[in-house]
Amino acid sequence: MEVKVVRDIMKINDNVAGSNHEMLAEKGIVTLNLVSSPGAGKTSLLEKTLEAVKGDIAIGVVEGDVNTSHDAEKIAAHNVPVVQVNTGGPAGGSCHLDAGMVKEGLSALELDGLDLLFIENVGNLICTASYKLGEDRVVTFVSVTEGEDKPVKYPLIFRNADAIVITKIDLLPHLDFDMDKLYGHIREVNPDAPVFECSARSGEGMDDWIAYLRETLESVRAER
Ligand SMILES: Nc1nc2c(ncn2[C@@H]2O[C@H](COP(=O)(O)OP(=O)(O)OP(=O)(O)O)[C@@H](O)[C@H]2O)c(=O)[nH]1
Ligand SMILES: [Mg+2]
Repeated sequence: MEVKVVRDIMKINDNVAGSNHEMLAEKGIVTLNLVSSPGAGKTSLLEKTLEAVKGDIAIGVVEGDVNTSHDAEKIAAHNVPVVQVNTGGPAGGSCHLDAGMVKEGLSALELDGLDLLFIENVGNLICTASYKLGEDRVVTFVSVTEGEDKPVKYPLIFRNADAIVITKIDLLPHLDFDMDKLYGHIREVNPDAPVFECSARSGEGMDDWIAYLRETLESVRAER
């Protein structure tokens, strides 16, 4: 009985995710779901991305957090359409966005004319892996301050990733961090996804990340 209830919930979520995707695709929008542990650097990289493609790629953002609108305020300072979705509630809040929350967020956003939509998910490496939102691609972030073993400890979120971004590489000189070990663990669970090394602080690696966004825009539109 329990299993049946869980299945139904996931089926309802997948149906709503499907309709989100259909609506976004009809508008020609390519959507990326950004996932990571809390504080891995999603918002910082997004801000750097917005600076880099200003006037070139039209971007909108759905921000997911349990509480506060801090991230949406940071994004709004770049003058792009943004909406904050808070998952909080009396029981502590949800550890992930679901498709219904994204649907509600999208209804508050001016979507016409956008090329790319980023959905910054709640910082969490477990629950976020199970909920489709209507995205074309999942991008999983991992920062060099988290340790090399995260991909094998939380395999699903790394296995699901269409791309993986290693963040905060400006901190490497200060850390006892083995990049080869991280790559080994990434490849154990995800042999094929492109991996980018970036710093939102120094700007290192941003060109490759932006090139990936441009390629993804083209390839997703070509698939449709
Ligand atoms: N040194 C360094 N610090 C960074 C970098 N990117 C982010 N940070 C810092 O890391 C902290 C968290 O960054 P955020 O961008 O808020 O991370 P997030 O993944 O959006 O966090 P949540 O939304 O809370 O999950 C902040 O103090 C940032 O200034 C980076 O490339 N280098
Ligand atoms: Mg954030």
